[in-house]
Amino acid sequence: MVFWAETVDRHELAAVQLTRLNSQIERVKRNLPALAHRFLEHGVGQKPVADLEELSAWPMMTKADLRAAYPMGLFGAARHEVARLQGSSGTRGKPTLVGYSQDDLAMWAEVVARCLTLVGAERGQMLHNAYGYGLFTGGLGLHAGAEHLGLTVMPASGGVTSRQCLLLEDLRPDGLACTPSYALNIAEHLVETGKDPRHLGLKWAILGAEPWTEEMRREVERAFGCDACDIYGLSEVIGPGVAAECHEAKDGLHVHEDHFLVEVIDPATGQVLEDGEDGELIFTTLTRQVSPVIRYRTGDIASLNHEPCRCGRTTVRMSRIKGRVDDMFVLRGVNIFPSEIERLVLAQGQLAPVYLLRLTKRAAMSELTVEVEALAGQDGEAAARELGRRLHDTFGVRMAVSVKDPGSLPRSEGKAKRLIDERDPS
Ligand code: DLL
Repeated sequence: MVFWAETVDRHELAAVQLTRLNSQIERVKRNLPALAHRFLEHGVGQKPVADLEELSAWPMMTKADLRAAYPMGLFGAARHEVARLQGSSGTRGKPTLVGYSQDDLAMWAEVVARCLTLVGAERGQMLHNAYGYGLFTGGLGLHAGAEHLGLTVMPASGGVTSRQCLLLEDLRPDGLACTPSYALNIAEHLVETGKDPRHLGLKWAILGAEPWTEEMRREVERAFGCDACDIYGLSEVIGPGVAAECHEAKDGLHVHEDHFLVEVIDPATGQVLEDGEDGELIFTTLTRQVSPVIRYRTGDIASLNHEPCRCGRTTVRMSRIKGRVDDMFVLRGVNIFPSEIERLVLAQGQLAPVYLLRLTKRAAMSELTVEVEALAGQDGEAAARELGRRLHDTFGVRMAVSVKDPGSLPRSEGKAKRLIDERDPS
């Protein structure tokens, strides 16, 4: 099942996007006067948008706007029209809340169903859903999408890994949904208890909600013997379902452009970037009713590719997320994302696919220690020396590598925390 919008001629798609964009703007003007006022202050929004490119002159929205509007100040619908609340998984302070009308929930289920189809799911199959259920959009989002597609859903939620493994072994689902770090945690638990994760017979895994790398994909695919594809999303735009990789090419995530308009900008200047250039993803919701966003700054770094895909879809593809703007750190003048270090750790066969980055400060200089674990029977110290050499070759700066006891680094049950910043903020 491929949806019309995924293979449509791009001019036709642009016409649909433009119509939807203008009705979204009208809805904002009717229901969110403060936001509409900001448009007018920027000299936009008086007349309908005539060309999608005009949007680049529009002001952008940020997480701070959503925080300031807590709890429901940016809801563009009457209270009784709000069927569901969800939130961001941020750990600092108050959550940011978003709302969904019945139509929004139907649209969300449809885009998640399309993501499941992209990764190879078929009606009648079974999904083990180990994304957390609750305010976080992962659990309920995948759940509704899977039901919409006609899958049987096991709502396992996150955590209690021994029970996850029991259910996986007894039910033999076709697909697994969770964060990539949790997928590896599940695989490790199975191995530790004498089981082979490949014997589960998983066909596909739909993994996201945190940055991960090709090396991590290889690790998951090798561990379970299945296809592992990336799914992206954020509550401010809808939740999971904004984009996903197709299992045919695994070469970028197809954005559901009939509902979400995407741009990439230079985060420093705000200038819109060309295909292939890394920058910050900006999304405009074209159809979301309760929590619309116009040019929302995600803080996520990726690039776009408008070339048609091998799978036959014509939708724009975004690259994997390289990291978040606020996850990047600077070591002796070099900008580094945790995922760039992950690639090197996972490429080293003697090390377990877990790591923690610890930033400290000595004599006003930032220092980074990469904490790793050696696999059983491997020479951890030799592996650490080799990793230190490769890190230096790649980034041109020295990083300490510290080998920890097997099983001592924290295992994730949801979004993995990779970076611990112990530098004194003063
Ligand atoms: O993480 C939604 C989601 C659930 C996506 C399940 C995929 C699967 P939030 O909690 O609002 O929503 O967090 C959104 O998570 O801005 C990214 O920084 C990060 N993120 C989400 N998907 C990916 C991904 C969900 N595939 C924030 N790769 C986003 C990298 C991701 N980062």
